[in-house]
Parts: sequence; structure tokens; C-alpha cells
Amino acid sequence: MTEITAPKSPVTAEQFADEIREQLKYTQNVTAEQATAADVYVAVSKAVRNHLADSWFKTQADTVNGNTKAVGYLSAEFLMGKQLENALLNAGLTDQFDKAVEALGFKPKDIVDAEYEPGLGNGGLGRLAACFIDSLASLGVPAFGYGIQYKYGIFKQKFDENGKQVETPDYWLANEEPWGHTDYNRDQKVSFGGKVVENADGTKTWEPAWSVRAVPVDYMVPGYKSQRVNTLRLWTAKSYDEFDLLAFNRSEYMDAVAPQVKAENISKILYPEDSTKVGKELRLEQQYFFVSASLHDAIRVFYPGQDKPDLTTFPNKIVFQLNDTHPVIGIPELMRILIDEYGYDWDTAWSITTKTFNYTCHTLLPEALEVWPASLIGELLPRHLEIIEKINAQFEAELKAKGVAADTIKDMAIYTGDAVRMAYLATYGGSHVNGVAELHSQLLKDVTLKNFSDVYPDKFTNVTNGVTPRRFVKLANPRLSDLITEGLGTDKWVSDLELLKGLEPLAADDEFVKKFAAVKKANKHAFVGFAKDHYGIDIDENTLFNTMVKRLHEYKRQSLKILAVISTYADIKSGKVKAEDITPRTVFFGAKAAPGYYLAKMTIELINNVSRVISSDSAVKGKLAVHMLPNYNVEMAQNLIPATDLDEQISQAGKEASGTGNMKFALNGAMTVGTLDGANVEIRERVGADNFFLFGMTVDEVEAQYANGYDPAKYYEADPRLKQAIDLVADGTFSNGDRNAYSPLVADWLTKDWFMTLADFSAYMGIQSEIEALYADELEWNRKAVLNVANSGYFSSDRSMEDYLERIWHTAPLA
Ligand code: C3B
Repeated sequence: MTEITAPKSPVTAEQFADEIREQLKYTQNVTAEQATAADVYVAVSKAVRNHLADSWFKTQADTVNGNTKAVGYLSAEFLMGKQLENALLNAGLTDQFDKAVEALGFKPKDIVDAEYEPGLGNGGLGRLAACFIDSLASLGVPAFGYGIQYKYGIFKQKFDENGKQVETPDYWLANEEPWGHTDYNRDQKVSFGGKVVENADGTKTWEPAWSVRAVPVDYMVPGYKSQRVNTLRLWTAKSYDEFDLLAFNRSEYMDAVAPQVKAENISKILYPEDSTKVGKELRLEQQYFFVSASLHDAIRVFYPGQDKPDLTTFPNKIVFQLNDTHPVIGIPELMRILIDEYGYDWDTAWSITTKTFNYTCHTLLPEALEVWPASLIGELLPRHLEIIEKINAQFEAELKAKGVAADTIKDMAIYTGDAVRMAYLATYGGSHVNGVAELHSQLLKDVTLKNFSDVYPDKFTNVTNGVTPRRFVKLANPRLSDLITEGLGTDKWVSDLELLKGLEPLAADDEFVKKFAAVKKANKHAFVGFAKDHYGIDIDENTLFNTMVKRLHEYKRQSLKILAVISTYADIKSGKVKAEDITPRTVFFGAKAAPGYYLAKMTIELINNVSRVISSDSAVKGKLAVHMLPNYNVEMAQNLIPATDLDEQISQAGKEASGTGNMKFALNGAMTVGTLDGANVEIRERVGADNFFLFGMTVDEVEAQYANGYDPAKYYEADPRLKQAIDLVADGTFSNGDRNAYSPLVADWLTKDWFMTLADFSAYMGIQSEIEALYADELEWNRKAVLNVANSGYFSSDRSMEDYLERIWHTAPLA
């Protein structure tokens, strides 16, 4: 760990209030009397930015001039969450802010609430990127996040009167966005299409057909108590062509703006797909757009004003992490830049390139590894396709020389003749490949990338994911944070999360455990208010809060949870469970489904209708409630996670690469019910098997089932509770008597059930009595929850970053 210096207390509250007034007057152009909360929010944000500016400049200068290699995190998604509170915390201005806005006649909460959450990511992968850049800045490691400033982020989710998901556009830039600075003077040109011509001297020239202007929008990434501020540089696409005046004068208004539309479309919208196959031209354009601009930008930053820089030193200046396959086109792009733009020979270019890149794989679903049709790459990036072919030829020769069998070489092809496999290109073209949890990294080696790990065993490593303790404990859970600080006698845990271990002895201290229980109660109470304000729902806070929040995917098995809820509902209603044996529960779901994912959307509709039927049935009132909360996002996570008693991590073993929600819940003192999947395995190891509700098949058992020909109907017949739950879905109970409403879902369960929901149902129901028995003993439950907090310090993204520094990046914080 680096020595962390305390933040300077830069201003008094009075001074900060004056700075806000000045921003209101000179940049918002309103008087303090005219100002609304939205005005004050913008003014405060700009004032905070001003406080960070000097550290930002210093960090940039040290990054370029220092001896420490920087990190470039290339990611199509950065799911940042709201910025203001985090910036205040890291700038050491939280108290001044509270007092200053009160002096201006506002409530701090109203100012914070005026911020609109940017949704520039789909889920886990994008949120991980945001945690990582927070940690890098907090550790003082020079780093750039590089991505896209989409005009529209992840869609806003609503439900219609039938409970179906409705997507509406998320125009997050509708009002002034004070955090991003558009830097028109540091733009880059990105070109597409056209053809490659061979020159007399044998070199190649790419003659592109069209180009767009990549304009960076810079976000400061302040470290916590590190005095360091890194940069998140998100590119936005602009046209070089103004509109066509001739066409306009002919009243062909649409044609007149066509080139602008084509260019600006590139950064228009985030693909709302997550781990599913999309084969969209626009997506490849997006990927190439931000990667090409970023690589050129790094050369500009590290070799300022040099026409003929010595790029053999490039890998000493910056190392690029490829966040999943989305930025992998960067490998042939750097080759092209080095060869075509700077005149390096192939071997030198290859040596630079392979030292520059590393690849993180975030999935185990083979179908989620991007494969591009060669024809598409050829049309859009003809020079890159040539380079990829040559990389593939070199790769095959290398494999042959290593004695790899011909059919294995064929299986490993990067370029198959009609497709390009981006994961294979990334594995060959970079120095390291990592998975995101131990189990996942092992399965990558044993299954998904087995041939590669056989030939290049040293390339493969693991870095278990982590989450930032600043946002997900300190900001999200101030009550627990205060209690932790009281328990440890220091607040150093915020930047050294392993210190939470010091809470372990306090789990034996009944007084401490009671205080912890009181914190959870207060958080639940607060969430009841939040839910009333945001969703207009009434929640009974004296129930077990049981949460399942994540993207909707079959492999994550929201189906398993809703079938269990239905079964419990049936048991309560029929009187099968006695009133005194019921543990009153409120089940929360939050999940967006990709707009084109039929069964996922149907699952949402089912959950909403189960919720409707249960809430209108007086027989279960006060005993069971289900809420499908709309538009799960970072803000909801920050409010719901600290209020949760029991967290669901119930994916089919071997399918969730890591999960990061699981870490957030454990750190906030929720108990987990989960399978041996992803990082659940490591969480359970650390918090202790006694403090984790484990159920379900293992990876090996799942594989055996697939091998033996899995038959879900067998499980339906064998477990009467499962049969009853599925029958209730099929018989129209949750669809006003319509027996067809869910028939595709029911048919899938009974005939396919690829992720084996039915096979794990009995085990899942079996563990519920254990959960309820423990919950009945308040002190024991909370004791175990304290042990979860105490033993989850490992899951800080600071630790993840240290692992990347040591195993992959081989760099260190700035001096
Ligand atoms: C996700 C995985 O599904 C999670 O298990 C993992 O915790 C996170 O990445 C972060 O590593 N993931 C995602 O959100 N989107 C993808 N396209 C692939 C993986």
C-alpha cells in the first residue's frame, strides 16, 4: 500500500458557499435568489471540479514525466453512477458542501438528487470498470479510462399495465452535464471503409472512404485521499462535413444532414445487450472508433509534439487492458499505426503490440465471445482484415513449430476464412489473459480457452473482481460506516479494506452485534421511504428483505427465485404452513432485460404479475410481498443493498464469471444464498461456510447432467411443490385465466431448461428452512452478518488493482 496523505481541507464552508455563488452568477447566470436545486447542483459540481483541477494537472504532468508506466483501461462501458457525492468525498469537501448549501437555503439531499445518473454501461462489466478507475486514482496509479460518451445510455425501464417491460430512451444529456469537459482541441480522426492499395515499394496504403471526428469529453477521476486525479476520456463522434447546403437549398433537408447523422450515430447509443450475440455493423464501428482514437491519443500524450517518436518505448509508457472482447480491434489497429503511420517493420510492430495489450475475459458462455464476419471487417476496415490474416498466418506457423496437431491448429484459428474470433486474437496478441474469479479463470484454462492455455500456460492468470469501498460502503451505507469506524477505532478501512478483519472479534460482542442490527433496521426504514418516494409502494419494514438485483438472464435464474416465491405463496394460501411458522418476507427484484431477449422479458412480466396477485390476496397479507422495482441502476443499488437481509446469487454453477453484486451485499452485511459459482466460491471461503447459505449443483454435477442428457420433466414429476408452482404459471393464475400467456416459458422449463432451474429447485427450497430458522434468532443472524462484513475486505477493487499491478501490468503508483 502506498502512504495515503490526508486530503487538504481546502476551504471553509463559508468560502465554499462563496464559490458556489460565484458559479451561479458567472456560469449559471442566475442570482442566488433565482437559483433552483438544479442550478445549485451544476454550480456546486463546477466548484468541486475547480478544486480538483490542480491535482488533475499535476497528475497528468507526473504521468507523462514520471518513471511509472500508466494504465489505459479500454472499455466500451463505464457505469459511473452519480458523480457529485463521490467527488465531494474524494475532494474532502463533504462537510463544507452540507453547510454551504444550507447557507444558500437548500437541503444537501435535494442538490445531490438533482443529478441525473449517467447509464453508460449495461451491468457488471461497466460497473467494474468504474470501480477500477476509482481504485487506480485512490492508489495513485496513473491511468486513463478510455471509452465512449454515448448520447443515450442504457434504456430506462418501465412496466406497462400488464407488467411488461417498456424501454424508453435515456437522454441523460437533456440538461447541463457539469462533469465532462469537451476538449475540441484534442480531437482525433477515425476513418472507415475504402480500399488498400499497394505502393511501388511494397508498403500498403489504406485509402478510407469516410472519416469521423472523435472529440474527447474528459471526466476527472479523483482518488480518495491520494491527491491524485486521473482522466476518464470518453469519445463522442462528430461529422467533418457540415450539412450539404446545395441539398438543403433544394429542400432536401434529410439528405442535407445525412453525413452528420451517419457520423454522430456512432456514439449515439449504448448497445443494451449483455453477454448475448450481436452482429451489428454499428457496434464494430463503435469499437473501432473509440479504440483508434484512444491509441492515437496515448501517442499524443506520451510523445508530445514529436513527429517521429520512438514507439519502441510505447509499452514502457502505457499498458492497455482490453475489457472483454469489445476493444480487441485495438491489436490490429496498433499494428497498422506502427507499420503504416510510423514505418515500423512487422516484427518490431508485433513486439510492441504484444507488450502493450492484455485481455480480461468476463464470461464463460462461449457464444458471448465476439466473432465478427470477415466480410464485415473487410468492408469497414480492409487494412485491418489484411493484418488479421497475417497475424493468423504467423500464429499458425508458430503453433506448427511448437508441434501442435493440425486439427487443433484449425480449432484455434483467429481467422477462419469467413470469421474473426476476437477472444483468440486477444489471447494471442497480448501478454496476459485473465478471468475475473478463481473458478472462472480455472474454467477458462480448462474449457473455454483450453487449447491456448495448453500452448501458452504462462499467459493465463486470475484476478478476482472487487468493488470500491468508497461508493458501496462509505457513501451507500453511512450508518454502517460509522459503526465500522467506531468498532475499529479508525476510518482507515475506507482505503485499506482488509482492516475490516478487525471486526471479527466484535461478532462475539452482543452489544456490537445489536448496534449492527440497529443499523440494518435503520437502513431498512430508510429504504421504505426511498421506495415510497420513487416507486409509490408501501413496504413492511418488519419483514425479511430478500433481494435479487442483476441483469435478467436465464443463467442467473430469476426463474428459480420466482418459482420458489410461487411455491411459498401456494403453501401459505393452502394453510400447508402454519401461521406461526411463517417468516414474513419482502422479495425485491430489480433487472433489465435486453429488448430482444424474449424469455427474459416474459420472466419480468411473470414476476410483475405474481407481485400483483400476491399483493391483492388478503390470505398472504403481511406474510409475503414481491416487488419488481423498475429501472435497476447504481442509485437503486446504493439504497437497496444496505437495507437487504438476504441476497440471492443463484446462477447455475459455471455460468456467472464472477458477480460483483455478491461482494457489495456481503460488505454491507447481507447474508447470501448462493451456488458454488463465480466469486461466490471465494466469498464463502472467506466468510466461512457457516455464514453462507449454499445450495445446488456443482460445476461437475452440471457437466454430468449435460453429458447424461438432462431431462427437466423428471424433476417436475418428482417434486410436488415444483409441479404445483409450474402448474400455477401454466393454468392462468398469474394471467387472469389466460393459459397461453406464459406457455413459451413453461414449455422451455419442461422441455429444455438449459440452465437447470428445475434440477436445483428442491435444494433451493430445502435451504429456506435453514434461512428462516436463523432469521428467527436475531442475534445469531446479525452475528453472522457481522462476520460477512469482517471477512469481505478482500473484495475491494483496491486489492484487485494491486493484483493487476503485480501480475499483469507490472507498474506501480506514482511517487
Ligand atoms: C459480467 C459478468 O457476467 C459478471 O459475472 C462479472 O462479475 C462482470 O462482468 C465483471 O467482470 N459481464 C457483463 O456484465 N457483460 C459482459 N458482456 C460479459 C460479462
